[in-house]
Amino acid sequence: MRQRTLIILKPDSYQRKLIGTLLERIEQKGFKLAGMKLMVISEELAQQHYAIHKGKHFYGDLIAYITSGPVVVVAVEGESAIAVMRKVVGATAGFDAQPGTIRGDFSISLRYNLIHASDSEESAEREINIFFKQEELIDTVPVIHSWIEGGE
Ligand code: FUP
Repeated sequence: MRQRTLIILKPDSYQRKLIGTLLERIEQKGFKLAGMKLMVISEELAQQHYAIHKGKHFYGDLIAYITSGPVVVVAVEGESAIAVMRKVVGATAGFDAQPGTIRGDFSISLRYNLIHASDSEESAEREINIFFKQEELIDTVPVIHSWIEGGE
């Protein structure tokens, strides 16, 4: 099923100059970029995005980190995008994530784990709506996608 998921290339990705490398991985897997923004996330948007973690011991540090500098927010589209991007991203902590995943290859930290990816259809819809207006998302699909996503 064709889906959209919300990806955030977090402040450590920007500071470490990994934005291009990480976008390349997403594109190489076969996904379409449906929306993209370079921005600094406000306290208010961060609280909306991470509402589910409010009250947890790491919440304050998580909000401070995600608002600490520029990020690239991307709406990623393609076959089973939510589950597939979770696999591409890897386990939450860089020190647990399998080599071959983004976190497994580039991170050794729990907090500084470079990238966020929505964890369900419900989260994906909610998170995309936090960061993008409908008219900021690209609906057309490049013709090459029949070669990338076609078949069984
Ligand atoms: P993930 O879905 O893999 O991004 O991870 P979670 O939604 O469970 O957690 C969100 C972010 O909080 C993680 F990316 C890292 C951070 N975190 C901590 O800093 N400490 C923890 O104990 C758990 C998560």
